[in-house]
Parts: sequence; structure tokens; C-alpha cells
Amino acid sequence: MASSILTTRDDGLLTITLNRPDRLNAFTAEMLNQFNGVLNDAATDSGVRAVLLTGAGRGFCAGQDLNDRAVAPGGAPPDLGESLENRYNPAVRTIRSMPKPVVVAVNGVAAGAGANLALAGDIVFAARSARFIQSFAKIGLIPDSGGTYFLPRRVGTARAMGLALLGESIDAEQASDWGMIWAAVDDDELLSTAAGVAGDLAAGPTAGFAKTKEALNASGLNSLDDQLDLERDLQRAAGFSDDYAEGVAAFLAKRTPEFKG
Ligand code: T3D
Repeated sequence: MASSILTTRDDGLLTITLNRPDRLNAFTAEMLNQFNGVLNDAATDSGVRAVLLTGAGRGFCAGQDLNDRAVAPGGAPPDLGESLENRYNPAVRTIRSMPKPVVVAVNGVAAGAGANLALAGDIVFAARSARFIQSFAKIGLIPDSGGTYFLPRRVGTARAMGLALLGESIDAEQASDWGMIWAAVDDDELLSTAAGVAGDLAAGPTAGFAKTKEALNASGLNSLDDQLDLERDLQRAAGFSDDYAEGVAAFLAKRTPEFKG
């Protein structure tokens, strides 16, 4: 049986493909365990300098596989808190905290936790035919996997509330217009565009990117004073790095820099 998580390596770029196309790549517990294993390896492997996440087939990810457990009126309810604590939340935390860029190529419908895992990425591309749906509202749940965090920060509270309560689908173009994602691209150019950007990031000053990510992650809760202090500390460390010296030397010599990260 094919693995539900596929990986390929091309120099410093790791591509992760969600691979249950007949279920629009909906997550089972086993698939999430595999996903978390791959994400953890990507986070700690210094040879991985950027990650590209996409889905196989016509969907990106339909969130939790609703067949993966018995849910029925009158039956014993599953503990969804356990599911989030042990499987979804670790994935979101690893994507947000890994010290390297995560590019997401949303190739088709992204629903429920699938939509919010996409939004956990650093740079999100979506095919023009892709849709984002906060499906939780349709089944009595709340947006999870960071949805209540990422959505208001990306699109503002009014749109976040509408998306969360109405559970309506929005297409890639609208997601891009609202600032929810970086760009909508033609379907047949999605993977080459996202892989090109991810490859460029993998060849870039990844230690600097990690500090940028750390600073932006912190800014949601910091005061301006705290954020200025953090920028000072991170920039001090960046200024001591070989990549900074290389970047400036390459600029002055009018040559392409060779970053080590
Ligand atoms: O652990 C926890 O439970 C807590 C965490 C919760 C996080 C969550 O993600 S909750 C939200 C779960 N997801 C959903 O509610 C989405 C359900 N799916 C849909 O609403 C629709 O499938 C889509 C809007 C995503 C796509 O619609 P469409 O018309 O393009 O495709 P389809 O025909 O509905 O789906 C294709 C097949 O995939 C179909 O199977 P079939 O009929 O061909 O045998 C469908 O049943 C299956 N599928 C799609 N999503 C799921 C699924 N099977 C199981 N679970 C799914 N989530």
C-alpha cells in the first residue's frame, strides 16, 4: 500500500506530498503520525533548507477523515482534544517553529484542518481552482489547527468570523485578494512556481530566514518595545553570521552570493 505521506529531496529542498487522493488527502491518525515524523525530521535535519508541502490528486487536504472513527448520535463520543493535542497541534507547532521556510502549494480543495494547516505555512500559493473551506461549522466544531489564530491575523476579524461561522468556500483568487495567501496561480503552473520559490529559499540565507520567522511569529503578542528589543537581538546575531558577510561581499563584487545558512 502506498504511503499516505510521500517525500522527495532535491538538494536542500524537501517536498512533502499528502497522499490519500481518493479521500482528498483527509487525515487519519496514522497519516498524521507519519506527517509529524516527517515534519520533525525536516525541522532538525540541517540538510533540509526549505520545505514544500502539497497534496496528491485533485485535493490538497479535506481535514480530518470523518470515517477514521465511529461518530454517531448516541454513540461514545471521541475525545477531539486528544486528537488535537497529540496530532494536529504538534504539526502546526512544528511548521510554525521550524527554523526554515515552509512553502505550501494548495493544489485543490483545502477544508477543515486541511485549510488551516495550509495557513500555518510561511508562503502559501494556491491553484486558481483551489478552494478554502472552514468546514467545521457544518459539523458542529470550531476552527482548529490554528484557524482561530491564523485567520484573524491574515484576513481580519470580520472576514475570519464570516468564514468560520458560515463555512462557505472561497476560491484562491479571493483568498489572495483578502491577503489570506501569497498568490493564486494558474493550475498548470502551481507546482513549478511554488517549487521555484521554495528552491530559491533553500539556496538563500536560511539562518536569517529563521530569525525573520521567529520575529514575525513573536510580533502577534509583543508590544512595540518588546519587538524592537527582539529585532535588536536577532539582527545582532544575523550581523555576526557568515551569510551577512557573504551577502555584502557578493553585492559589492556584483556576484551571486553563496549562502551556507
Ligand atoms: O480529530 C478530530 O476530529 C479533530 C480535528 C478536526 C479537524 C477537521 O478537519 S474537522 C473537518 C473535517 N472535514 C470536513 O468536514 C470536510 C468534509 N468534506 C467535504 O466537505 C467535501 O468533501 C469537500 C468540500 C472537501 C470536497 O467536496 P467535493 O464535492 O469536491 O468532493 P467529495 O465528493 O465530497 O469527496 C470526494 C471523496 O472524498 C468522497 O468519497 P467517495 O464518495 O468518492 O467515496 C468523500 O466522502 C471523501 N471525503 C472528502 N472529505 C472527507 C472524505 N472522507 C472522509 N473524511 C473527509 N473529511
